[in-house]
Amino acid sequence: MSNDLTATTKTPIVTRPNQIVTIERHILERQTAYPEARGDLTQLLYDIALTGKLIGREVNKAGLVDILGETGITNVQGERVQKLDDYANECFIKTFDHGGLLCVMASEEEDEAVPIPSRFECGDYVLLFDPLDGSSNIDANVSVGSIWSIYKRKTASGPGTIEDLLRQGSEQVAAGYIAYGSSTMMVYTTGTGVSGFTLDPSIGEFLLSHPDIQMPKQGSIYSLNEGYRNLLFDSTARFLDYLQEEDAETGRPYSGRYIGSMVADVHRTLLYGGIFMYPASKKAPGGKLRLMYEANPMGFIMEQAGGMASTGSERILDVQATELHQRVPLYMGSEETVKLAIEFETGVR
Ligand code: P6P
Repeated sequence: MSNDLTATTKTPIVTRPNQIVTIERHILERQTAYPEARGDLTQLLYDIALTGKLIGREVNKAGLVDILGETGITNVQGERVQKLDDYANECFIKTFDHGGLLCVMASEEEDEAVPIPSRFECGDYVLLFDPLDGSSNIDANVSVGSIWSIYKRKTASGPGTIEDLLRQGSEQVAAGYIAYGSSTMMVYTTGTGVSGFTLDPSIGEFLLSHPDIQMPKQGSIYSLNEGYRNLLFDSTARFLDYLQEEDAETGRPYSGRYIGSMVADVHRTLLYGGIFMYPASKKAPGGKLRLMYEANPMGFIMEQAGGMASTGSERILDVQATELHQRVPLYMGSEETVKLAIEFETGVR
């Protein structure tokens, strides 16, 4: 780590194997690579970790406290909102609306952009998030997660606008997720690799457990909802057939794994390789998953870990958003497998 504060090049961060590194220390170390940094992004990432601890506490005791069941509200996606969804959404908004670091927010649970209340200062960053993705699985104790994405603002100053929110994923400065599963894990990137932290609830600290995650170039797991197989377009059905054919040379057939909770399916893909996909289909012609707070943050993570993220014909991070809640077909995972998907989806195969 450079002590030369005049250094203008990025100082390579050395990963320490088997050392005790808190997420706060890890975040701060990456800030030192940017001598001009004021610490605003560092504080935002600290607050993401805090939000994850607050939400994880409730998710992990959901079976014990009467907060299961539904609010009777439906969100902008037309999905029934579970009480934990509401709680998670409020956690994000109440953590980030007063810190003076954001100029605007957007949530999967909110139809419109979430403004910074006029009584608080506006800052230079933009936060988009899915506060509790996969929440329909909560009652079955299936892993769920929070997904988040941070940009520098585009407008010069004052309250942020939709122009600050509708971006290309390649402009993200940080992104990641918190997985509420057998343990609570936070995985994030600021563009210099991907690292994972596991919460030690006894001390309330996220500790470095997965330094510098590198996704296998080739995997042997495919993940999609095969219940819709008869609704897949022909190109996708042929890709699926290919993955399921015997071929020892190419390591096929692949194993099928599908949890139906994006954070869980993506996290497994990140660590084991293979492909997670939610393709366009006759049921969902534009795909189901949302560009701004699902595909983009997960796509940033995938690329930073050496993987790929595509719509089937275009790099996810190159898609220019036109609507806040727009959906996008999605193939992400090991480079070789995503490239195969693209060959099928673009007619090369
Ligand atoms: P399907 C959960 O509702 C979610 O938004 C993602 O977490 C998950 O990947 C997907 O939808 C599952 O959708 O149609 O397979 O139930």
